[in-house]
Amino acid sequence: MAALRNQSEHRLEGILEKAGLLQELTDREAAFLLGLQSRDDLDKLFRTARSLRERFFGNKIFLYGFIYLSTWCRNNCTFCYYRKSNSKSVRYRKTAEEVLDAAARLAASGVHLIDLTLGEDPYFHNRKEGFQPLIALVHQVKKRTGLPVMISPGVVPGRILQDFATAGADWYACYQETHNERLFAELRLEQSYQQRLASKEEALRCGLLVEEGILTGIGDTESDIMLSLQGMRQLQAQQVRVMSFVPQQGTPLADRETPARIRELKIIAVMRILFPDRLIPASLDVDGVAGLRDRINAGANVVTSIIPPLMGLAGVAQCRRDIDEGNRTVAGVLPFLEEMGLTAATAEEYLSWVEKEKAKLIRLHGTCLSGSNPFSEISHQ
Ligand code: SAM
Ligand code: MD0
Ligand code: SF4
Repeated sequence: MAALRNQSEHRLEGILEKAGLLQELTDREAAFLLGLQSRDDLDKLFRTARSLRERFFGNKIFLYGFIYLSTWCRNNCTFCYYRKSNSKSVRYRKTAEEVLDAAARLAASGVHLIDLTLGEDPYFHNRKEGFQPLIALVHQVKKRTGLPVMISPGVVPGRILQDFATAGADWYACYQETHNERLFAELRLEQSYQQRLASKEEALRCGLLVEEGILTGIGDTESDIMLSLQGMRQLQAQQVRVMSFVPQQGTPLADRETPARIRELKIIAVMRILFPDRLIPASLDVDGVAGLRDRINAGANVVTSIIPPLMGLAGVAQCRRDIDEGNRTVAGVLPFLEEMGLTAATAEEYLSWVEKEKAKLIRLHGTCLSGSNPFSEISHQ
């Protein structure tokens, strides 16, 4: 027993040393890390993840404001509170003025980016020229706040991605959830795996930075997670995330259990080790502020899902938690960062990261932004 333990400790040390030297790990080595169990081993894993984060980002953490602007959706994802068939979910579609107001508040509070997220609302998705108001909104939010903008509208046609980019969007977020196509079909009912993936590849070609993500504790095995990590590497997403499944009232998976959080934390740490210079969120949307410390300690470097209170805005996995109490705010998050010896980056530091990554994309793909740009007065494109 002791000899086996010794052998495995030796192996762990070898792998972590390799990670520290920025050498690429094999799949078997990454899988070994995902399989760690003992407190001691996990502490070593998280320590390595934190030291890699520090190498690339110092003690700076980025903060993302979140605006769920429409909770209407034409899809029926089994895990989602906002699936079409859920008569229990809260539905709203915010006006442009309401969104701009929320974005301005978030910007004033010190976030570095505004994430505009929505269900696949038929109002935008199923009407001719339906995306035009959303495209215009991206431009207005950017103009009002001066901050980078992320758009999370679900799967949209390539020319719409191009329009978002032209309007000033910096990021396209669209999570595959799993890279096991069979599991995908069970989760994202009647949606195309290939189309969802292709939309992200297209976004990169349009010069948009891309966020890829997985959902864990939803029937995914360790080899599914490995498949997703490979998929993330292949896609070359600039931001990669994992969220633990949170069961939602009124959905087919309402009675499923939520996974032990160590699963998500290990995936965050392994992502940091495999993609040391990429952005990795600690989402407030899973366990609220109470879950922030562990996720940051596992190697995350972006706090996401900061929501202005009392504006009737919802979260995704936690539709209400901590929002109106004012805890999912910059002021609510800063004391946790400080306690961990970390600090919020400046808006300029974040912008410069974004600009550098966008410049890399343009070198790689050129740009598909073509024709006259109706939004050309935007300063930082
Ligand atoms: N409707 C768009 C889409 O699906 O791409 C945008 C919303 S998307 C940002 C919502 C994401 O939140 C999902 O992709 C999923 O990763 C996560 N999510 C949704 N329901 C969840 C749940 N019950 N537990 C954990 N994460 C969840
Ligand atoms: C979050 N609730 O950051 C948000 C959401 C969409 N781009 C992000 C899942 O956790
Ligand atoms: Fe709609 Fe997105 Fe929820 Fe799926 S995850 S039901 S696409 S809001």
